[in-house]
Amino acid sequence: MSNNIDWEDLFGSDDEEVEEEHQNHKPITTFDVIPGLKLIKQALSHQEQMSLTHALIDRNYFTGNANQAMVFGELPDFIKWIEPWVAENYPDLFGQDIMSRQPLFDQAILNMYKKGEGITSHVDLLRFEDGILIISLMSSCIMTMRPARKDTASYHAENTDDSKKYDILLRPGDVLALSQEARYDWEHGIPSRLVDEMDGQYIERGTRISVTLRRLKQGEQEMQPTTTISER
Ligand SMILES: O=C(O)CCC(=O)C(=O)O
Repeated sequence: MSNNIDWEDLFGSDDEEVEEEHQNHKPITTFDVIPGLKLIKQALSHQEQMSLTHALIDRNYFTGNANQAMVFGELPDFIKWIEPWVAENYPDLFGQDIMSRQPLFDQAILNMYKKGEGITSHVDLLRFEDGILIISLMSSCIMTMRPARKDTASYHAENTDDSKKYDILLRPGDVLALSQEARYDWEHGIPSRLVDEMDGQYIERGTRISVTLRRLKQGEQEMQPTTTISER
């Protein structure tokens, strides 16, 4: 009788486990209007979100009025794992020119937003390469994309042109990738407000932390690996 039991069917085979490990990845959402913008909803597990958040808090990046830290050079271990994680789970997230560079990222911005706070609409500085990754933690928010202004000086002023704006809802654990047009031709910003509205749903903001990963262009390398903590 025991010969009739299909043990592999009941408990799976070793091969299936490996297969499941590789099936951890989530679908990638793309946006026709903004080529190069890719969203992976709930890409990070609860455990991954918690350990990243705890590591940031433990390292006192956000004490006093500080709400932004910049890390240049070799990234600390608690961030470094993201690079092989992207390569393994999302090998086509960026073009091969970006995916094949070593390291994929050598700069991190850690931002903490108190409830209701945002960030001015901007295009990331050209001293950074193409291929930017943003990880959202702790709270949802809407990120608004707007066609980039011609006058770069105006990035310091809020972009109020709503005619072609595109809202993306970022939830905790979501990963947003920006490359090509999304990186160069569109600004991204987070409006300051307590509640976001998406498709008729109202979503209250809480404290949010984000981890943005980028790669400095050759020749722009900082002399020494540095970490700076400041007010945004
Ligand atoms: O917090 C975010 O999601 C975006 C951060 C950002 O755009 C920046 O620091 O330049």
